[in-house]
Amino acid sequence: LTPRFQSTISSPDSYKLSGTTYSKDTYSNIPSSILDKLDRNLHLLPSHPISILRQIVEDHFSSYTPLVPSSAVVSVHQNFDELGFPPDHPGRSLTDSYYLNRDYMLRTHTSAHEVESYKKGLNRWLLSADVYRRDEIDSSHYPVFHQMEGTHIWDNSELHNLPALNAELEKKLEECNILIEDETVISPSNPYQAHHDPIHAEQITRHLKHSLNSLIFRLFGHHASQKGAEPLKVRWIEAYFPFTTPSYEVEVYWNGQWLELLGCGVVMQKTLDLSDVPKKSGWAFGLGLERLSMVLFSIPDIRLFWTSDPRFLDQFKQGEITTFQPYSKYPPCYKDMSFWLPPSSSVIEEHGAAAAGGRLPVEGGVREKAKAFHENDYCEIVRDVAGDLIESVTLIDEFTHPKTNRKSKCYRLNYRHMDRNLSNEEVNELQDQVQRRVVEEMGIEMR
Ligand code: FA5
Ligand code: MG
Repeated sequence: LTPRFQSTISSPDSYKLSGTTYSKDTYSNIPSSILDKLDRNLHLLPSHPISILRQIVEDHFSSYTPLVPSSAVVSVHQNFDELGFPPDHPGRSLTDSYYLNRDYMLRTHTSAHEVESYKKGLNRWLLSADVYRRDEIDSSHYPVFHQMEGTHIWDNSELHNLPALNAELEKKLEECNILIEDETVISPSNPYQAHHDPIHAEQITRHLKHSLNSLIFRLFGHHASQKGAEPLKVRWIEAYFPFTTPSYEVEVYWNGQWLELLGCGVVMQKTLDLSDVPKKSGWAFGLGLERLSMVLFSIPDIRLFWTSDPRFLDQFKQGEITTFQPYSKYPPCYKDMSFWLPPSSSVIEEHGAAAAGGRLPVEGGVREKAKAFHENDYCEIVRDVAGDLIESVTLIDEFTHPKTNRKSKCYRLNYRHMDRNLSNEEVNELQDQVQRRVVEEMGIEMR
């Protein structure tokens, strides 16, 4: 059903991807379950929901050049350094990102292509791609997802005269029952750039907000004006990215909680200088296509995007936003796993990569420091064994032995097949495999 190019090979000492060989080193941490996803290109399958949204966004920003990068492999320099990520940024950690080796990685965001795209001399472009992050397991997180980057820059001489904004937009949003809340202000924590004329910076910011609100109108207008529908609440909040300021995130209230759809901001001048367009300024955004699809098509579980079940795929048509009709869900089967953490972990907490637990790939010392327990490592072994059969992994109990000070944790692993019943034997077999591997690879001890 999906085009596959068997171009990815992992051997003990190298990865071979689309003909290029990357030799492994102490950074290499990409399991085969992730390599298998590299050529799926869900965003390019015409009637897949991810691709339907990409096409609608491209249609909305019709004067922007659509770009599709050829490979998910980027240099660490492109993904982080060029964009001003400090050397100790948690995103660089081996627990958070997938590395081929010390120099190359799977991009964690489409912003990794900003500099090369600005270098093409384009003032307006959109870029869609698959991105990779090590993460927790639940219905809205998956280690592979899709982003769309959009940007608009102007020659500084044009900034006094940005295109007029459509003043009708606010009224139209209101009529469709879309409430946009924006209490963000320019402040020392989210300032304009020092060398920008504040009048220009304000105009760029207004243009950014207007452009994205108008996209929201395009995407949600119909949905929110349906009879009896609750008003759709959208909010702008202050954010921080090393490559934009001011920076914002846009969230939508969905299923009883705020769901983050995108990050955006006024492009850091350093990025544009590096892209050989020092006399230009403008804005950029990065949108999560899965998050948006889940809201617009009412898709309840992020794993569904990866299914080949025609009961899912046949429901969608190019150009149309329709409500997903869930087909019968097969019963879940959960198993708990309790274990003692390795002694060294008693002092190092697993959350927050900036803390000692977040391992930065430091020269020569990666594996040695790898003893601290990190939930993402645990989840990845679970995914590697169970693939899409794992629905969620939840910490249900923690305990510190009063005498030995040793820590134990209990996780509930919830298994469910999307397309059929799972037998108890099958699940036990998976659970056993997970157990064996976490004991071997993480130095933990079953209780
Ligand atoms: C970024 O990735 C920035 N590159 C966005 C950006 C671009 C900012 C340009 C400024 C200028 P963030 O990590 O917040 O930011 O991710 C952006 C969006 O991707 C999120 O709002 C969300 O919609 C989506 N996203 C992030 N993590 C996941 C995940 N694990 N699963 C599904 N979607 C995700
Ligand atoms: Mg974010």
